[in-house]
Amino acid sequence: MFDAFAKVVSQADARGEYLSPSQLDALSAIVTDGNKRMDVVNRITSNSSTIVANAARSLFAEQPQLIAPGGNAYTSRRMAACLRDMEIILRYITYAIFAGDASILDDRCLNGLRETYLALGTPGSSVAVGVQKMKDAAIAIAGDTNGITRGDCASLMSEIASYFDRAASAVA
Ligand code: PEB
Repeated sequence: MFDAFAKVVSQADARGEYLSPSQLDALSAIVTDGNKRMDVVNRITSNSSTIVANAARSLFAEQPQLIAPGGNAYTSRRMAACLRDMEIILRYITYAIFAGDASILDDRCLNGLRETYLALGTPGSSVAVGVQKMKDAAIAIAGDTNGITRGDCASLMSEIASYFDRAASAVA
C-alpha cells in the first residue's frame, strides 16, 4: 500500500534516481492543497450512509428486477450484502482519496472482485451503476461551495472521480 509520497519514492528508487523537479512540484502541491483533501474525505465520510442509501435506492428504481423475487438483492440477507458492498467500496475510495493513491483501493478491495461477483452470480455491471451513482453524490457533496472559502478544486475533483471510475470499471 502506497500513498502519493511513497509511490514516487519507490519509483525513483527502482531507477536509482533522485526525485525530479516535476515530482517535487507535484508532491508540494499535495501539501499545499492538503486541507482541501482532508475536507473532502471528511465530507464524504460523514455523509457515507446517505450516499450509499440514495445510490442503492436509485439503482433499484432503475433496475427493479434486482429486488423482485429471484433478484440479486431479493431477501433482506442479499439486500444487506449489497448495501454492505457499496459501503465497503466507498470506504476504500475514501482511503485512496486520503492517500492520494489508488493502490490501497486496488490491493484490498478491487483485486479479484470481478471474479467474486462472477462466482456469486451477482451482476457486476449493476454494481458499477451503483458506484457511478455514489460518485455523482460524493462529487456533489465534496464540491459544494456553500459556506466555504472558494478555491480551485478541479484537479482534486477529477482525482476523486477517477477512483470511482476505477472501482466501477473493475467490476463492470
Ligand atoms: C464482496 N460480496 C458478496 C460476497 C463478497 C462480496 C466476498 C460473498 C460473501 C457474503 O455474502 O458476504 N466483500 C465484498 C467486497 C469486499 C469484501 C466488496 C472488499 C474488500 O470483502 N447485489 C445486487 C447489487 C449488488 C449486490 C447489484 C450493489 O443485486 C451485492 C450491490 N454482494 C451482493 C449480494 C451478495 C454479495 C456478496 C446480493 C450476496 C450474494 C448471495 O449470497 O447470493
